[in-house]
Amino acid sequence: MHAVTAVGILCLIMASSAENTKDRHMPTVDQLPELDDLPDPFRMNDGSRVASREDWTRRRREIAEMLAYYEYGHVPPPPGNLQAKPVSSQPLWDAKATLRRVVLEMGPDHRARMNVGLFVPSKPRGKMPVLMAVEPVWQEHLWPVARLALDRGYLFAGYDRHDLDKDDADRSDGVHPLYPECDWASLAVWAWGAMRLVDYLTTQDEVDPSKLALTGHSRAGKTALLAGALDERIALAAPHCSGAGGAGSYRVYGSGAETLAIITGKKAFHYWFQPRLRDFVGNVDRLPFDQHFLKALVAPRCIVSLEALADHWANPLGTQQMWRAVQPVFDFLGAADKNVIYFRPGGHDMTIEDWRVLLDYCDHFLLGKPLRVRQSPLPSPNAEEPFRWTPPTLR
Ligand code: GTR
Repeated sequence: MHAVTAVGILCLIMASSAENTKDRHMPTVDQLPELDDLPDPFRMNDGSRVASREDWTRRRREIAEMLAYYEYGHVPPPPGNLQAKPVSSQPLWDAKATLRRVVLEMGPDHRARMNVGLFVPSKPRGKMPVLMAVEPVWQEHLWPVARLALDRGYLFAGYDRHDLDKDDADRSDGVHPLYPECDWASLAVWAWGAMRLVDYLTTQDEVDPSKLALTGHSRAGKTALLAGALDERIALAAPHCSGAGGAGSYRVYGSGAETLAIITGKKAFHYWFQPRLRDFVGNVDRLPFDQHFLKALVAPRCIVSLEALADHWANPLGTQQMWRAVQPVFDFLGAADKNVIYFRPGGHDMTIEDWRVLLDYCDHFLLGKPLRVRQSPLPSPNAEEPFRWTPPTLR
């Protein structure tokens, strides 16, 4: 076990690209061109266009770095010293299942602490798929979901993101003092927590590490999508009503949608984001990415974007257009069917029916079962395609 010291720690967006954040420079808003189209995910920073799988690997790194620099901040590498301290083991439902609770202790001097819960059936069927949520799943209001997941053959797991960073602008608590070199904002901290949940789960005998799905609702949905983008161990990322900073666009808005200007406002949620994102207020056409870039990092793994037609604040139109704009990346990577969007009627909440639909998708994509979900309507089926570029043909 190696000790990680707080001083001089390297922050990175993915384990393969360590760099000190202080040394990084990317163009400022006024140095960036104004774009009249959604940015092209296949256009490399040097102006050339992706033409091979190898090019995409390089482009993927560029995109990850761009999103870290301008939008979410850089996360530290996996701590490598994670210890799981047992908290409790509670039999449930006539001892048909157990709720295991542990605290993960990790990072500099093991001072980063995060509560985790895992529901396991008493008779696990070999190595099982896991439905993970950016939620403290041990809380009783989530037990019906746990029961549903277990009945459907999944383990159910989650964590308390607020153990790492409370949902406020204070950077003097949680993990921030442990990683003084890291410019990560709250969504990145919370996503890093999801990755540590994966670290833990992959040490558990009952877990099939190739069948991990991660979901979350709203701000937890933004977190789930970001974690899915950063961590290739997550086979399926399912942001639910995630909106701005998640699966919703910063450029294309339906009426009543939360905008980049609103969400990064001083009285709103600026601390969820790297402060540079706020520089694009009034200059959104200069943003060198939109959220289809975040989704592109998940490809060719699976995204199931779960949405609600009347959740206007979460921007159904802009979310639909991001789904369309990332499809060429899934096509290019030979995963055309893995870019899913599902709109149900209704507003901003995650109902048991939503969890059921998600499990239907998990059954299909993780377990190879026929897809049970019916085709859902789009909020704006006649909206014009928001881009003019096409996927490159493979060399
Ligand atoms: C809203 C916020 C949204 C969304 C939501 C939630 O107030 O503006 O972006 O994250 O909270 O998390 O419920």
